[in-house]
Amino acid sequence: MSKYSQDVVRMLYEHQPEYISGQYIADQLNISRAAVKKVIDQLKLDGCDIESINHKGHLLKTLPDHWYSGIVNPIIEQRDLFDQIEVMSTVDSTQLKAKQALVGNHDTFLILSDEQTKGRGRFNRNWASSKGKGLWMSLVLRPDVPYAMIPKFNLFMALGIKDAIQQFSTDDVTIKWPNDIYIDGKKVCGFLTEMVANYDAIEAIICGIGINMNHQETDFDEEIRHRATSMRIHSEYDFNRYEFLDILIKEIEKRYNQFLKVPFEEIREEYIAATNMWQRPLRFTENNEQFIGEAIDIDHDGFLMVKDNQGQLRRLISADIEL
Ligand code: BT5
Repeated sequence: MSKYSQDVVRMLYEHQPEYISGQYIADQLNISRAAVKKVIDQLKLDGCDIESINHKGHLLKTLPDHWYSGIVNPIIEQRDLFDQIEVMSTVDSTQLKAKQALVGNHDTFLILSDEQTKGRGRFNRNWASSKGKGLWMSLVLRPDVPYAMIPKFNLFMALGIKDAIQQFSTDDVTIKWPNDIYIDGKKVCGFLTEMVANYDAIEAIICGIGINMNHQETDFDEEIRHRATSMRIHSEYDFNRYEFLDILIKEIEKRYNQFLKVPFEEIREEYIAATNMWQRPLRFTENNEQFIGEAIDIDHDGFLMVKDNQGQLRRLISADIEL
């Protein structure tokens, strides 16, 4: 990719729905019109939907399927959350990349990739992250909060992600405590929160978020097809990933600020109403122990209260739950 591609994409994006002339782009970047034409031709070959009309100029007709930093950066920079943004076309795992990148600096950042070849869920489970279909990203945040507040972070994030997906879905989007977002009984998003801490303080939270966006059912491997869904499956058209990213980051920022300011108690009712696991038997796995039980409440600290089939009350901070 030419070193000017991101600048050209950014200009086309900022001028949408207007055409901009090759001369204007050339002047801004201090390059020749022939060089601009070359960059635009290459972007078209990469799948960017640009219309070029003589004497009128160039128009970015639809936002592309690839993540271009030229478009991602202005979206993310509207918010105050991140010092750095890294946009990749492929990576083993944004979560691994984020962990490597946080060493030796105090920055906050976001890493986003079109594809992950080794996406990971909890307990090192596989996370399917096919190219161009979803949103695979990791956030590194540096909240100045005590260690004990970390379990609360997931609860606030879940509401932010759920609210963002709900704005694009006519079907109900719900939370499966503590890490999943569901539509119609299937998982549309999984996220996980890891942290780096020293004796008494948190150095960083690394939150990995995977959201299935434009998958058709056949895009999922058979192994997960019966329990995975995408936003597209619950809609009539493909989603523009940039529009969704914009809303998602806005909702995440809102919930992150709330996490820093208010106790879980203030969002508890909202969280319970958004959760999909009440009044039915569920299979729980906690520390290698399996049991059947019914979720009955989420307490003031965000723990899940479960009555197991022996009638015993259990208070869970995390578990694997089969709906
Ligand atoms: C999660 O784990 O749900 C957390 C997933 C986090 C993924 C993000 S993507 C960006 C960042 N970089 C990474 O490498 N990871 C994070 P868990 O609760 O363990 O769920 C994993 C299970 O979900 C798997 O064992 C499959 O059964 C199922 N699964 C795998 N890929 C899926 C997908 N794309 N959609 C729905 N379910 C999936």
